[in-house]
Amino acid sequence: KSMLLWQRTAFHFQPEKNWINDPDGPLYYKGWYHLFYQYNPDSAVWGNITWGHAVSRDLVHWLYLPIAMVPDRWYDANGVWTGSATFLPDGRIAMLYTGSTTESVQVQNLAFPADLNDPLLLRWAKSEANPVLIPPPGIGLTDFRDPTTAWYVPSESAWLLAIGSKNDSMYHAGIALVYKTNDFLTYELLPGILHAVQGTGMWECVDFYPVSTEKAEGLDTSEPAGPTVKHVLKASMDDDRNDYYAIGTYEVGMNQWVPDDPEKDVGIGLRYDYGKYYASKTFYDPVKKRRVLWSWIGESDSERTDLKKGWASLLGIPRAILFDQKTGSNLLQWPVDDVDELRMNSSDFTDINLAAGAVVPLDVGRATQLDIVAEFEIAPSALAAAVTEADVGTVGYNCSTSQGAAGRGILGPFGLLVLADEDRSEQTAVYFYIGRRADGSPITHFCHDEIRSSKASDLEKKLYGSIVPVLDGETLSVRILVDHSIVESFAQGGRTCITSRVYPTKAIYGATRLFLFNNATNADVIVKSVQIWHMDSAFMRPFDDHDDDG
Ligand code: DQQ
Repeated sequence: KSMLLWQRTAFHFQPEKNWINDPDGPLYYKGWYHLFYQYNPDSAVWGNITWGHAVSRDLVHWLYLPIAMVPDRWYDANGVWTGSATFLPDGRIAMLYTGSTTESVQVQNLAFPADLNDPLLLRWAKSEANPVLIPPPGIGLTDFRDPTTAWYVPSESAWLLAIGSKNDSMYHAGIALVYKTNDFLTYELLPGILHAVQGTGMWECVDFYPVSTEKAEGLDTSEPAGPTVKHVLKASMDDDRNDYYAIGTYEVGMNQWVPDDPEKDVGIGLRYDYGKYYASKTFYDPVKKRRVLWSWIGESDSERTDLKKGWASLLGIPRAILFDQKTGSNLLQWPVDDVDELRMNSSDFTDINLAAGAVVPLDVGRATQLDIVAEFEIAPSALAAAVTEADVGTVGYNCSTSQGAAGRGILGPFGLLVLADEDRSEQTAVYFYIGRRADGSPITHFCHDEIRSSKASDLEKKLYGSIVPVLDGETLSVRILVDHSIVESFAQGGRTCITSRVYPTKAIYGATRLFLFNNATNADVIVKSVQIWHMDSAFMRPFDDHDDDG
């Protein structure tokens, strides 16, 4: 048991025990951030799905509250599934969620806080009108779920919201339907579809929101499209269990969203994260004027182990989302700045020469809870030499099909080894690999290698990654959050992100170490700086009556 106990995280949101999956209806109300989530109160595997509930003052420290909604009606008897919150002008909060009925049909239901004077929103009243939406003609009874937050359209004097589905007669297309409503009780399906992408299958947990192309702040969901406002469409692909997004133009009058780059459409292009990351959802935080992304991070150990542990899954560190004004073609995701409050003493290292084949220990003591920011420099001449040289495996390099941290190229892999033990019998590698395109120009890959992350065998250990845009004159940078059994990395300010769940057996507690490594055959990698903070543990405990004093 003690072998497994250390896997619990210290600053990630987890219930006290049992199973958690999708975040639901995140919102800010009267001084509290509210988080609801898919929760099995009885076991560490999926089932009996209710809405767990917790509140926080800062998105870091959490107080557990009683379960907010349970499957106690015919229209949600098989589960109170995923949904989203919308603030109405009269101060009410419309919570729209999917219910799986006694017959396992997916319908949409409405609930309101029973007492708006209660900042904790403890009690929720399901509407007498439920279910308020049933699958429309032509849509499968089990392909209709996860309503978004609604956005208000003044020209229609109505609210619109999206629901994910699929259309198998349209070459297995994933689709987003849009409904119009005034009162959240009756709805009209808009003609056409917001967007469809062939071959992508069922779209779960669709999210649709505006981003500013000129200001570094988040926008309320109802912010209309315009010359400086684009819209992000995101869907969780049930087929491959990844969260894909694309940036595009929303034509509200035509009920249509068009991706900027059709080759990077939803489901075939960019992902929020290239590791373990699913069923995410954003909300607008009016306090800090930011859009915050929550996500379910599953386990990659076995169900048997999860049952032994008595818990499974957690939520990723909430990320603030911005449009990347420099590239103009991707989002930036960054841990909410509240997380910085957990930083304790830091160790700084500068100008470390990483020789070819070098492994350099970074002496920070126990390395189980860390926030790491590292910057690498490569002389332009070295870069130029490397990318012109013939190097098998450089053109068309792909993290997932590569040799990982062990494979040697001219300018990669190099980076950090986290959750490693002293002699590196266990290690999780976070690294860059500079390859080249067919035309000879450099292209930077960002990867995680979990293959040596644990001596245990009943685990999924993967190679993850993708390319990361690096503009002229930029150094390579990465931020890594390490928290016992999770590693979240953000390359180039959050252009490309990767999340890993890893389960070392030796690199635990005081035995956990941190290293820099350069497995490239070219020696010209300079670590310009590495700053490492030990991270304090966040508190997470049941709410008691003194918690709202003052
Ligand atoms: N999880 C919920 C569904 C959703 C899926 C059920 C995504 O509403 O489609 O727990 O993980």
